[in-house]
Amino acid sequence: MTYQFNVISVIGLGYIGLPTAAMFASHKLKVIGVDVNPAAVETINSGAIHIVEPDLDTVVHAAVEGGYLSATLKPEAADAFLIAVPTPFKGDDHEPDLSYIEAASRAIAPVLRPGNLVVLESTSPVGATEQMAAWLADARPDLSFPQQAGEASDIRVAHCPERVLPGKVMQELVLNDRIIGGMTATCSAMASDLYRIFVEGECVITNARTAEMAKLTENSFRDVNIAFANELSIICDKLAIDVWELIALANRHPRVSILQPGPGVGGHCIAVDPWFIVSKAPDEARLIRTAREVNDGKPGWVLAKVEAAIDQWLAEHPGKSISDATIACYGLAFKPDIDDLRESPALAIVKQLAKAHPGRVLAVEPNIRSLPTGTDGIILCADSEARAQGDIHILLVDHSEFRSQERPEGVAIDTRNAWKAA
Ligand code: SAJ
Repeated sequence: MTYQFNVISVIGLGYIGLPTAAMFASHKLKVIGVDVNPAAVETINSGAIHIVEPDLDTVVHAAVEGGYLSATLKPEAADAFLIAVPTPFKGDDHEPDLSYIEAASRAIAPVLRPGNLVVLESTSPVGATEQMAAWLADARPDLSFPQQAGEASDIRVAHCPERVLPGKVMQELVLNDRIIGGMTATCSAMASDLYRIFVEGECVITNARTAEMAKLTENSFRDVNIAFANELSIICDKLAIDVWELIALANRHPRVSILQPGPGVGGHCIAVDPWFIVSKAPDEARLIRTAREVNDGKPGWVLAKVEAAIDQWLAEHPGKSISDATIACYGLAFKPDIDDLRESPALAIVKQLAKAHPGRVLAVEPNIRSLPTGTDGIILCADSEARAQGDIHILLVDHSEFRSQERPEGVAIDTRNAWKAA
């Protein structure tokens, strides 16, 4: 049998929830988006968007105009509920924080009806989907859930992790294969029918725990591989070898494909998700933990290189003091060609410089117009000004704008190998 969906509700209208809601709405389904942020709800209902993602604005605008997508603060009845809320970690132990999933579960529980499907899309530690089903069952003792009634449950529950790349969300949502992890076969069949509305990739069925682990595995794989590149860059620096040349040479081997080093790993996924594996298997996840530590240590290594660069500049400019040195930083986002500064190692480095350096700290970030709060001391300026006024130049993000530039004269550190040799 094929399951039919007339109304779909998406809880959490952020970087994943809003594109997903818009995608269903563009297939002419009625979509109710729910978010706790009144400003986001208002913006979406006016046909605009509150985040930056290529092509999302036109799809949301058309969906709202056509009457298929609306946003609200309070959940309403629907056939399927997709939960796409944040799952950060808390404290120094990096314990997963499931409070947003719990809040979303408790918010939708009152409007659940027999036959509904609830999908957890948020990247989650193993066991989170079962935990969500337990919260729902606790709030609705009149309904049966897969952990109680198996295939015959009133409510179907699945984990279908999002796996799209920021900047390419609208293409990858459609083209990527989708992992469907139902708590029962019926849950998987129903979730698969839901995603097939817009997914052109394959919907691959597994169970909820494997689906949770698959998503964490993908991001940990990338984190471990970036850590390898970052460790190589530190080793090569010590041994006076150009790491970029080294990696290019090694990658000529048919079975070697090393990623690129940088100032650290940012974003809300790769720097977070491996900790969810570590938290569930702390004694076993040794490589995964070490990779996180290597990548988290990279901004500190870059800062030490900047200190050495300042010493070099002072030695080359007798009579000048440290407060005379202007540091120019190129790039603040967490990766190239986006405006997203959250969990950005580049921003963390520049903030630390602004705090510790007695001279001026300039920052060039072509993708933003103003700096967020908490960035006191950083002077946002154009590339040409930074080049003209900087004494020590540090490239932190390989935005396209920088790739076409020559390495500035004077003391320069290029953490991404983006500048062309002067
Ligand atoms: N980075 C490097 N060197 C590299 C590649 C990346 O230093 O060679 C850095 C980037 O600069 C950035 C960080 O890693 O700071 C993460 O960037 P990314 O482009 O690797 O990944 P994200 O965080 O934008 O998106 C990832 C994707 N996961 C994988 O590629 C396995 C995406 O498919 C996921 O959906 C997303 O995480 C998520 O939401 O989990």
